[in-house]
Amino acid sequence: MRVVSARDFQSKRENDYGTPEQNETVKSIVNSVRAEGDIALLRYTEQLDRVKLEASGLRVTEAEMQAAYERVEPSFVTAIRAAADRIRAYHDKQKRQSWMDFQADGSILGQIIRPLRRVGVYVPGGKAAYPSSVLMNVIPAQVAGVPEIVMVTPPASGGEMGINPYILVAAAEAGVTEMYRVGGAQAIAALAYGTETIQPVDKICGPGNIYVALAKREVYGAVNIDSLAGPSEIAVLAEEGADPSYIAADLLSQAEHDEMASAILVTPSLSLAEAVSAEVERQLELLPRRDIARTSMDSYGAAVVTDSLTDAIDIINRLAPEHLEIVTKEPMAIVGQIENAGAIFLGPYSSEPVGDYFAGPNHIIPTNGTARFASPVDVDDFIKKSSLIYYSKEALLRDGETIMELARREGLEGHARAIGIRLDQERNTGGTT
Ligand code: HSO
Ligand code: ZN
Repeated sequence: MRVVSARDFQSKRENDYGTPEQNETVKSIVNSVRAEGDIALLRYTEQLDRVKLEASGLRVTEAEMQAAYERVEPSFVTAIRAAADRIRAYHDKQKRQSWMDFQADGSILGQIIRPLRRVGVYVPGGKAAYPSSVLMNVIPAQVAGVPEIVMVTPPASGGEMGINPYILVAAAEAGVTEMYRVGGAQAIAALAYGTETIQPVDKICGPGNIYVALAKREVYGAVNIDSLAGPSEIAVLAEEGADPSYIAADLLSQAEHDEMASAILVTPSLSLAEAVSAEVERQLELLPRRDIARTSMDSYGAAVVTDSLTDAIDIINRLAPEHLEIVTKEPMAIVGQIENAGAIFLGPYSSEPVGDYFAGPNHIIPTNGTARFASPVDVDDFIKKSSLIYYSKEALLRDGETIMELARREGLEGHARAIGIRLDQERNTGGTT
């Protein structure tokens, strides 16, 4: 891992909006599924996933989900259950209540909170098929009260209909009862527009490859989508005295996700930077996914040495990392100065994977600097709000002229008259009820 001074540190990664060809491919897949429904869905599944299905085979059966339990270790079932409990308990705290404010003039103002009716969760196949991400998408939706949660995931390639049993067990444990074996841009189109077999949803969540991300962008507007999550990121803010082997291990924990992942140490201590850099080299060699982690470390990894802790905090705020670990003597004294970070881990025992799997907070967190304005997935992502206005006669008589003034200055006489007709009636007749 390169050791650089703050002045030489350049971090910006490009956002991946796909090549023109990829965009064209996605548009044509989405349009075909929208126009042709199941037929197009099955055709793309055969062409792209190399799995030949009938429409009746799209739905993953309850029996298949149950059979998956035979193919996973009992210790995995125990672990995923414990994680689900912790994640549910954390998200339970985020629930919002509808509210009404009863005013002295007899009016009522408020907000009604309702869950989305139907949500689609995309779960990738292949090397990024994470059972933990099933929980992180499904549980907040359940806590919000979403009555219909539908999962899609691609069938294993090579002619098998099978789905990763760990994904199936995680889904069953989370309480998913509607699942389809379909992936890629075609799955996103099916969720957005519906087919004969798959009913359309109101929002699509979950990570995927570039085709999935582009398809989500394509259908946005017809449905809502979550953020377009990029590769994982970790920044560690540390001082002299921190354990270099812990920091190196935590940096590598995110570097191993993806060649495009980024792992950065920011510290005022040159000796710590050098020690962590050496540790990274040592631990890298021992990591099963060392090829991925090395590419990521070589491309986006760095140990940045600053003049002071204040400068280090400044760099962190500019990076706005997905995950930030603060490994200083008094992390609580620093946390108030962190303006931009998706998830903040404090102290030497809050290793980032604690948050990926188990502590309770969501692991779907804004990447690529978007923590400047965005937040981790939570229950709010699965609700909508309706404003509530009940105006009393007294309130309208009081505010009517003001409203008419505003309407007329916008040239909207019809608006003014809608108010005026009521004011006239009240003034002329002394009012009805
Ligand atoms: N660290 C990833 C989430 C994850 N880690 C899933 C392990 N499994 C999000 O950036
Ligand atoms: Zn992770």
